[in-house]
This record gives sequence, C-alpha cells and structure tokens, in this order.
Amino acid sequence: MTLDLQEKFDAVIAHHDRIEPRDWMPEGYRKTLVRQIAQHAHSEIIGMQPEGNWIGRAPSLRRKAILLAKVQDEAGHGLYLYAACETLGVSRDELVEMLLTGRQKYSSIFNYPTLSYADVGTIGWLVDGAAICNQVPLCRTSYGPYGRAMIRICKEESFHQRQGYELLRTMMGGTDAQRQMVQESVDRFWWPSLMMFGPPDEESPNSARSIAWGIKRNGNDELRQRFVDMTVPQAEALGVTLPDPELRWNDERGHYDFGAPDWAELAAVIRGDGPCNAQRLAHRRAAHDDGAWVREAATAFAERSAR
Ligand code: BYC
Repeated sequence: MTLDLQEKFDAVIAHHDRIEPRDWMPEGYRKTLVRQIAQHAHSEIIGMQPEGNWIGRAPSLRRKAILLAKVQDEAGHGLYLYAACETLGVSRDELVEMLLTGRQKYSSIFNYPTLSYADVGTIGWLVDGAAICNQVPLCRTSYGPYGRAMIRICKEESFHQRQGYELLRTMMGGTDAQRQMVQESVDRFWWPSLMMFGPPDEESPNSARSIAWGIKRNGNDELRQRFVDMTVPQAEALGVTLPDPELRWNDERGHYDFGAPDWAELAAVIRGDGPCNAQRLAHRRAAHDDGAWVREAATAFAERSAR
C-alpha cells in the first residue's frame, strides 16, 4: 500500500505536478516544507522591524504612506505563508512558539540594523531583489499551497523592489550628502544580501534533497549568480559602486565573477550572534505578549458567534 502511495508521489514529482494537502507525502518531505515555509513566514514578520524603524521618521507624507503600505504587505506575506504551513498539520501557535524560542530560523538579513533612511531604499532594491530571485522559482514548487502563496507574494515583491530603486534614484539625484548616504548603505547591505541565498551548494545540507523533491528548483549558488547578474547593471544605472574589487564581467562564462561573502559571518548570524538577533526576537516577543488580549478577545468573539 505504502509502496503504491510512494510511487504515486514520485510520479507527481517527476511530472512537475503538484502535491496537495490531502495527498500522501513522505514524512521527510512534509518536515522539509514546514521548515522552509516557516522560515520564510518568520522572515516576513521579523522583516517588518528594520524598515518599521523608519516609519515615524520618513521625510514626507508620501514616503511614509509608501513605507507603511510595504510593511503591511510583509505582514500579509507572513499570513499567507503561515496559512500554507498550517495545511501540513502544524498549528499557528506551534509555529509562533518555535520562532520565539529560536527553534526555527528567519532570514539572516534582518539581523542587520537600519542606520539611515537610505536603508529603506537599499532594502527594497537589494533585499527584495534577492528575495525575488530566490522566490520566483518557488512559484513552481511541488507543494500546491506554497506555490500559490508565492505567486501573489512575488507580484508584491516586484513592486517593493521598484519602490526601493525609485527611492534610491531620487536620492542619487539630490545632494552630495544624499549620494554618500546611499553609497554607505549599499556598502553595508551588499554582502549580507548575497548571504540571503544560503551557504555555497557544497556546504548546503538540504539543497540536493529539496531539489530532488521539487521543493527548491535551483541551487543556492545559481540563484546568487542570477542576482549578481541582474543587479550590476542596475547599480551602474544608479551610479553606485558595489563594494567588491573582484566584481567583473566574464565573457567566457557569460556571467559576472564576484568575490566570496564571509561565510563565517553568515554562520554566526544564523547561530544567533548577528548584530541585531537578540533585539529582533525580544521585540517580537514583547509584541506577541502585548497582543495577548487581542487573541483572547478574538477567540471569545468566535466562540460566542458559534453559539
Ligand atoms: N538566513 O541547506 P541550506 C523576504 C539555514 S525574506 C537564515 O542551504 P535550505 C523579505 C537553513 O535554513 C527572504 N538561515 O538550507 C521580507 C538551514 O538551516 P536549518 C526569506 C539560513 O533551506 C521582508 C541551514 O542554514 N526568503 O522575502 O535548503 C522584507 C543550511 O542551509 C540562511 C526565504 O526564506 C539565511 N540566509 O536553503 C524584504 C525563501 N541560509 O533550517 C524581503 C525561502 C541558509 O536546516 N527559503 N540558512 O536549521 C529558501 O529558499 C531556503 O530556505 C534558503 C536556504 C535558500 C534560505
């Protein structure tokens, strides 16, 4: 019986069709999906903090409205992804608990501080740009609810990336001080953005299995290269320098060559020793505790309505 189920599962994966919540799936496949989708959902929720830091200090009403809308979109992405994860038999409460106790991860990028207003533009341009490279292939992931959530998320991420680029272009057309602020921000965010794609393939324990299951469609290095190739011409158009002396076009490969990120730094940030890890989790825990009365009220209202 299990053999038939396994064969059916393998055939769906081989045909690049989709596995749906009611279908049989190997336990390892389910666990990998929970790990990756939860990591992604938590990234969206924690990812509201670095940009949220600038909502009260945005330089105009227009910029404030844009930033508020973007941060709200991120909350929405977290909710679609938590809902996709719940179809795998794990509850929202369990997921939140695993984030707050550090048993599940979120993207390393959100453990870096946002020190200037230019960081709002740089996050849109580089961080959302990297997220798009990483996530567009996930629209074709083998698990239905995850792929469908990703289609909507990617549309909004493209919009976020353009808003970041537009902000930086405006600042680059401003004063020398504004141009310096942009360059300083790009210098800080370039390498952490490359780290978002994960460790190099040969040091990525999950990639091969996840690709065989059709959860990931590409390796970490391939997507990192795609991001560099896409971003260098945009940096030239903006007039900023990417802080990598090894960055140059390679005619033979048809790609840009680039230097290696500091993998020890990525490992430290993932381990919890990044510049803002403790602050991000403490802030999230406090927000969760402050929101307890809202959850209680919503539960009481739902129970009363059901009666
Ligand atoms: N940060 O075997 P590997 C966004 C972990 S946010 C932290 O290569 P995998 C946005 C990895 O989890 C973007 N941890 O893993 C929001 C694994 O640990 P565990 C978020 C990392 O899963 C707001 C271990 O290292 N996007 O969109 O095959 C504003 C070994 O790695 C990182 C997603 O999450 C990292 N950078 O591949 C703006 C996309 N890299 O779990 C933007 C979905 C690796 O075994 N996620 N680790 O303990 C993925 O595509 C994959 O999870 C990764 C890693 C490519 C990140």
